[in-house]
Amino acid sequence: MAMKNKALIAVIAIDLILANIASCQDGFCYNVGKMHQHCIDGGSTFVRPRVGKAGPKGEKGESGTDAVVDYGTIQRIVDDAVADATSSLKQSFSELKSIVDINKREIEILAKDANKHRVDCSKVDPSTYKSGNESRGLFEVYISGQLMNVSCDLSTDGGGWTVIQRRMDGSVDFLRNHSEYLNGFGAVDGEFWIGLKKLYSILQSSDRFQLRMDMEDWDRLATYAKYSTFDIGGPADDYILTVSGYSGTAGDSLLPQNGQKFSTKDHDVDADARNCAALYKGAWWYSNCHQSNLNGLYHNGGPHKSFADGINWKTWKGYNYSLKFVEMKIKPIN
Ligand SMILES: [Ca+2]
Repeated sequence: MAMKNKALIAVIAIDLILANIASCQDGFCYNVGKMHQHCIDGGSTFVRPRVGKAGPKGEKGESGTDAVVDYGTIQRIVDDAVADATSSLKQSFSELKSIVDINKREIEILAKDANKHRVDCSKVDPSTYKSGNESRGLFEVYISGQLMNVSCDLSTDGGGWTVIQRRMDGSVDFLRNHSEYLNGFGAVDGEFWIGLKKLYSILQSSDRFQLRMDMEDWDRLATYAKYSTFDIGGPADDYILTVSGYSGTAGDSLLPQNGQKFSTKDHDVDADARNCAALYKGAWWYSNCHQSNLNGLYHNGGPHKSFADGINWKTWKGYNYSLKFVEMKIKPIN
């Protein structure tokens, strides 16, 4: 604080004292008044006049000893008081800041923990969608501790579905090799395969998952197949399929693939002497070979002459009709 400001504060303080003393007739008030005036005049010391009551003859009073008021001392006292107050305020502010910082860190930790539990679409906050809308779109969830955008269906059949595969316009090539089926490909807001590694990771997060396939033909007729249990093995087991408990309107074309490993054209682990993936232009839990081929070729228009190499669901449309739309989705059963 500048010297001038401190002097001003002292002057104001003295003004207040003067204003608050009802009777200002005695020596004290007189001296304070003189000090006040002296301060305003810019002096550094003030010689106190003789003390006594003013009489008809003016200021003459009883005799006393002259005293010297040392403004330097007053200044130091004021400085010390200001320094003490400032130090005390700084200390309080510092303590307050550390409390705020601790709370902030705790909130961040809590938020992070909450996010780590957001491992599939059944636990997303509908208002946190990244694109699309609150019932259908991309949401951020943690898979293997990594935050990533996942396609969620929050409206069909009670919502909470994590979409793991989608075919809708033939824009993405699904005839791919093993490493691509492991890691996933396509655009998560369009056609895509989530990847066996991610799928396996999501499936580890809960005791039991269900699977649902929503399908449409080229006349926009919709159907679905649902399985009350869906699981896959780990990499050492080539992501072997466990599925049961069919319900729906499309018929059961997945149960025949139960207990089969996941084959691609360059990774033949099917139950047939032939290479089913290469033969039927897809990647699936082929046995010898399939009754469903949802990663098969996208045949525009539906019917195709080639045998069983389209997006086929045998119990609904047979082996020579490729579906227009498919979505495979999973949800934990709690
Ligand atoms: Ca084979």
